This record gives sequence, C-alpha cells and structure tokens, in this order.
Amino acid sequence: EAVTPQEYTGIKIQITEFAANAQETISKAGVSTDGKKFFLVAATLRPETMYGQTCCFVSPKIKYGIFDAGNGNYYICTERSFKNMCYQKLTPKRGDFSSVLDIQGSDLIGSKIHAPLSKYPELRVLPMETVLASKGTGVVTCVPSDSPDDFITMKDLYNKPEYYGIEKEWADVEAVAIVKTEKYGEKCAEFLVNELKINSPKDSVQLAKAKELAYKEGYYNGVMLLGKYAGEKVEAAKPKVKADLVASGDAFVYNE
Ligand code: A2H
Repeated sequence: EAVTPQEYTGIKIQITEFAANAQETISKAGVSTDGKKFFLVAATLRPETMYGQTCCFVSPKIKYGIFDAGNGNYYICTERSFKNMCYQKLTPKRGDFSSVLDIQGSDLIGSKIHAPLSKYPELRVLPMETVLASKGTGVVTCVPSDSPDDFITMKDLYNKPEYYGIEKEWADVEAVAIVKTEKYGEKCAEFLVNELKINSPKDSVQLAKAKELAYKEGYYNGVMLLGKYAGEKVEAAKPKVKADLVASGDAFVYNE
C-alpha cells in the first residue's frame, strides 16, 4: 500500500433505475426515492478516459452505504470513503458519515446508470470480484479500452453471464478507442491482455504488469482520439478533462 497520498477523481454516476433487489432493500427501509438523485461515486486516476465507460463495477461482497450528500443528492460508496469525504468538505456536515441505509453490492447489480461523458447513454452496474473495500470508494468505473483489469473482467462477464447472474447483453458493450500509443495501438488494454496471455481477472501478477505498462505508455506517449481535446497528448488533456468534469458538477477531487 502506497504511503504517499493518492488524489482520485470521484466520478458521479447517476442511477437512473435501481435493480429490483436494491429497490426492495430501499423500500423495506422505508426510504423514499422521490425527488432524490442517487450517484455511485467511482474513484479514478484516468478521468480523460471517461468517454469509454462501458459499465460501473461494484463488488458483490462489499457493503456500501447510501449517504446524504446534500441538496437532494445521495452518494453510494463505502463508509470508509464517505468518512474521508466528510473531512474534505465534500459533504454537508464535517464528522457526520452515518448512512441513510446500507446496501450489499450484489443488490445493486443490474441497476441502470448514466455515466458522465460516456459514449453510451445507458449502462449497467456489473460485478467485479477484485474490487478492494480498502481503496478509493469501492466503486470502479469500467474502461475496457485502457484498463487491463476492466477489459478482462468485462470479457469474463460476457463469457459467463449465468455464473455471474447477469444478462449477457449487459456485458455486450464494445470498448471505445480513446487513447492511441505507438506501442500498443488504440486499445492498449486488449493488446496487453493478449500479449501477456492473461486469461482471468484473477491473474493478478500479470494484470499488475499490464496495468503498469498501460498506465505509463498512455500517460507519457498517448494521444487523445476523441472528445474536446482530441489530438492532444494525454498528459495535457488529463487535467483539462478533470477540470471540466468538476466544473460541470459531474465529479469532485477526492484524496486518501
Ligand atoms: B482506474 P491505485 Cl482507464 N479496487 O480508473 C480495485 N481497483 C480500484 C479501486 C478499488 N477499490 N478503486 C479504483 N480502482 C482502479 C480507470 C482506469 C484506471 C484506467 C486505466 C487504469 C486505471 C477506469 N477503471 O488504474 O491503486 C481505478 O481504475 C490503473 C492505475 O490507486 C483507478 O483508476 O493506483 C485505479 O484502480 C486506482 O489505482
């Protein structure tokens, strides 16, 4: 675990329709959803890739909280992360990190979402078993073009929908070419997963290698293929896309 503080961009992914299990948990708790907006908050280091989001991952095993974020907005994330947020002036009241209710990740799967900047207007919440409760918000947005972990997880979901208890079509979302590098082409995650012969989301050693290679190459030698900063280097575009997302209210800076 890194000892230096990590700065994430917290992407606000709105739930447009809760999965039936989530709806039931919420109703049973006597909580009304009328007039409220619910957002999964995904912690990312690559805000410039948000054009290529194809789903939002939660861990079925993690317990999430639904937290009042003020002005009718509610965040869904781990308690640990909302607690951090409440000491970073990102919530209505410093020191208050009590949830409105708790919800198991498995209950959220299948919920319909709207992810800011994504080429796809409607996506689903899907399971990722390798999400750590101890990092970020416990919510990971999926960008299979540039993240080897996301690519291999999406592929596994598509190949084994029954095993994961999802509809195959939820995982049938094509990766979007966002960043180009000389070395790895337009979809570096797919390239590296094939190159390193990674077959499973559990292949953690090889995935760590692929992640390192993809991240460095993308950051230092990548060029944006789409969006407002198409043609610019990733290094230059990253802070600008991040600032735009923050300005539009679709994201905030979150440290841990
Ligand atoms: B990144 P670091 Cl396109 N458990 O966002 C597992 N992984 C998590 C997580 C958690 N609780 N919270 C965040 N992450 C992922 C985009 C992305 C990311 C791309 C390429 C690489 C990449 C889309 N997913 O990360 O351990 C999130 O995935 C590779 C560095 O703090 C987040 O950024 O260094 C990244 O890991 C944070 O990793």
